[in-house]
Amino acid sequence: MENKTKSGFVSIIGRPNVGKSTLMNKIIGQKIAITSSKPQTTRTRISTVYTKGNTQMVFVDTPGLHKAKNKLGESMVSTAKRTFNESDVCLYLVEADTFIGEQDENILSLLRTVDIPIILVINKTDRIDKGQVFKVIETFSKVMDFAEIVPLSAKTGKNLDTLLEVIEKYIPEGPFYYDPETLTDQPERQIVSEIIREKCLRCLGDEIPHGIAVVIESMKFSKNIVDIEASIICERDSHKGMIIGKGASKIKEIGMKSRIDTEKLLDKKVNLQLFVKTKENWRDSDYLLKNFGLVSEDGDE
Ligand SMILES: Nc1nc2c(ncn2[C@@H]2O[C@H](COP(=O)(O)OP(=O)(O)OP(=O)(O)O)[C@@H](O)[C@H]2O)c(=O)[nH]1
Ligand SMILES: [Mg+2]
Repeated sequence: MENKTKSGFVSIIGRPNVGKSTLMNKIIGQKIAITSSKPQTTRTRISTVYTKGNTQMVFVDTPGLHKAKNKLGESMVSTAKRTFNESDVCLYLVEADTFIGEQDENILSLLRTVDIPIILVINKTDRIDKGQVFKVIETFSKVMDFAEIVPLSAKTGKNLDTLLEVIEKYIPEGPFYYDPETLTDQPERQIVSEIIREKCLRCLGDEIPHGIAVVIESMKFSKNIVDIEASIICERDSHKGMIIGKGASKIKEIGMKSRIDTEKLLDKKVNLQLFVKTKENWRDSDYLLKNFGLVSEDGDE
């Protein structure tokens, strides 16, 4: 009998902080996209490839849909919308909450404009009890006709297998897009810069993280060690002081935590040198956004 393959793109969309990147990492079993408790963590589209038997699903994590306040935000939102428009199946992620806020209302309007199967994924069910899960399902099924509804916890992995089974039903027949061994389209350099940004997000107070970009200046592989030089770009000199910290304590902490994760990623010893630079209003500079790799090559819509 002929063994037909199935393959498709599965976009993951939702408002910021609902757990899109956490879910994608859990599916793939490796940390590819960075995560944090601060909204607007993901800035670009990140693909990971899940191949099992005859089926290949390319999961595409996107920046959270929000009201953009600068050019970076605009690019993030248009990246998410474009990804969603180009996918075969869409996972619409929401928090396990019975209240539908303005951001989700806007996303629902967007979802109604397309003709692809939309799977409602109710995340963070570890925070509520079973009875409440039914109430959340009821709330959302009243506002839209979803192809499927799957409650789960991206953190614990509960019900993840059900989600994968459900998605598979909607994956069209076709040849694999990637070699079955492929895990992600993200270059190592990109993942390293994101690791450093994640440590900034996690180590710094609320006022700074959104204004941070990380640029890898050089990455030299030798037999036993990888030498990496990276710059943390912030928007104000006062932020620079906070990133460095008293007696350079903050930058040391960011550097140490980044090094540990980078060594795991590259499976080699790493010597990481961090610099901090100020570039005012970089989030509104077309030139700098391009320079930092934050506007997609195929341009904005
Ligand atoms: N309790 C609980 N927390 C979760 C779950 N999934 C994600 N989180 C937490 O929610 C926060 C946001 O997770 P992310 O994966 O960064 O969210 P995101 O949707 O990718 O956010 P943006 O990239 O900003 O759009 C983090 O603190 C996660 O640890 C879950 O299933 N349960
Ligand atoms: Mg994210």
